[in-house]
Amino acid sequence: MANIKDIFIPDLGADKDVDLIDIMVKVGDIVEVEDGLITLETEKASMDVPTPYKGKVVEILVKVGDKVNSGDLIVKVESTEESINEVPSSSNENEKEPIASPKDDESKITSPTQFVKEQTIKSVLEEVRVPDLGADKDVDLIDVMIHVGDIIVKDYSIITLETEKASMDVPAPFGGEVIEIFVEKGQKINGGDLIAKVIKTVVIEDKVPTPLAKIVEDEKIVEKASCPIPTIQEVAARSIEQEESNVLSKKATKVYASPSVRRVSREFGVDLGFVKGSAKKGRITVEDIKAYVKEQLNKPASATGVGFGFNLPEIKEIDFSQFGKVKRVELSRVQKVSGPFLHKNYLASPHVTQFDECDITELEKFRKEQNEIAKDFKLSPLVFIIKAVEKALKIHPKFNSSLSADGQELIMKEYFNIGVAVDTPNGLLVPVIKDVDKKGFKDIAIELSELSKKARDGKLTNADMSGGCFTISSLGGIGGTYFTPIINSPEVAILGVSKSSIKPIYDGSDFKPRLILPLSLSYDHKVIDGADGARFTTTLSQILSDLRLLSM
Ligand code: CAO
Repeated sequence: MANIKDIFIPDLGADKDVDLIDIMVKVGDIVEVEDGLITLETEKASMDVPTPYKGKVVEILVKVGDKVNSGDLIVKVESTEESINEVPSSSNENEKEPIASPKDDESKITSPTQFVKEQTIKSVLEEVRVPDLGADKDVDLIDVMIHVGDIIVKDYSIITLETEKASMDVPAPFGGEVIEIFVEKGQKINGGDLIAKVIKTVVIEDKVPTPLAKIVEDEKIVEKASCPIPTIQEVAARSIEQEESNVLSKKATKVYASPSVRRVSREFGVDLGFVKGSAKKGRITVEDIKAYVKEQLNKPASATGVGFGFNLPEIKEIDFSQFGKVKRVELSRVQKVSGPFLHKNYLASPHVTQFDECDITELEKFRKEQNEIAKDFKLSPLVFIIKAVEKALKIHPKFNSSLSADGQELIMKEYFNIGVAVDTPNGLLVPVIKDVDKKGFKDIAIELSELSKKARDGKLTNADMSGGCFTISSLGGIGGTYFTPIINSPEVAILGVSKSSIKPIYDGSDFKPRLILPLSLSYDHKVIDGADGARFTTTLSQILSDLRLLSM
């Protein structure tokens, strides 16, 4: 007979008010035992909370964004059968048992399922070792996702390995509490190496008691038979073989992915609902995400214009060491994420770059005077350029637009948010100064300095980097004359600014020394014509030569 089962947040150890970042089910869904229900994220890790019951989800008592704690009721499931974790008992079904603590049991209890009513849980110390790595030896261990004291569940990614061909997460073969870790990030590792010791949770389900050793033994056999951990070669091969059929046409309702995979998906901006998992139970791997991103980049021409109906040839691996000594340096996280986006933007928009120059002699005089007076801020030429761009966008509104997804309309923006490319030790980031039209030189100077600091300290939030209408990339503090900046799609234009220098300018009778600023405006030729491009830089140049035009 169907009965309603309550499912609670497992023991989160010392973590309190933990963020609930995802709900993988909705009311009416049919779930299998161990299907993920929700995802929690602490500062250290994120974890899925699985259901111990098979049945229908009848009520969800939490929402994304909630702060949750151990023992909170999250979901009610109408169970059609008993959980693998439940011991049938004569006690009252409706009575919620107190939360088990390690002290309550004869041995330490550590499992997300320990709040299931009326269960008996035992634990044993187990070793977790590196799986078979095939022919790969001395593989790089690039991430260790567990800490001593962490409670992990089966299939939770514990480490990430990387060979020259692929990277893979090693999932926990069982759940439990990590009590000792024998590896560290950066070391070389081989198949069979000891990763950690974990107190494994064993749930006893029989009415007739079964010896603990036998249960452990049985579980080992089942795991070996049904869940061979794939070798790196297999994972790589699977991802290379990803076909069109692997992309879901409809957003999936359930997603199985480890915390590290979720992290990578967030970095790439990939909705996991669209990625088909290649691992056991459809679990999504980092390789699946990479394959999905690759596939999207190579898709035939669409409204966004990416692909043009042909795929770019694969980049062949070249052994450069045959020509001389080499050293391999990993790209930063920001570079890994921004590289594919820059590439996509470059291909999606037919770029034309209009070069121009403007006389900023008077602007520079005014800037220096103001900086003499200013106490708590500093005006760089960029502050004036931001305001001049805002004015030029008002005069040439097409530059403040985006192409609609079907490529049939221009979405004209009536707000003025200007992105500024910031050079950081980890790569290029583009924070956005919002509502520039409502701010003066001083406000912009302060905000520019705060946002650049935040960028360099790695503290920018998504909100800081979203909503831009137009981007400025200033290399004026460094040098160079002109360059061709890449449009920050879905924007339609970007302004490159180079270092100003004194040049002899003929005023009709004489050559006068004037401070000249080089401008490079890249625009999307799908939206903007060459004449518009030249008009925009001319307007910009006029404003920067005579700041009084800002108020006209
Ligand atoms: N010509 C001459 N000097 C300039 C100048 C220009 N166009 N722009 C700035 N300068 C001067 C400044 O006045 C300052 O000198 P002082 O200290 O003597 O006044 C110095 O150069 C350094 O300026 P800054 O870089 O600290 O400040 P900024 O407001 O001009 O720029 C920021 C801020 C964050 C945009 C900049 O620091 C930065 O990161 N630039 C790199 C952006 C980048 O990498 N773009 C490439 C993208 S590839 O598409």
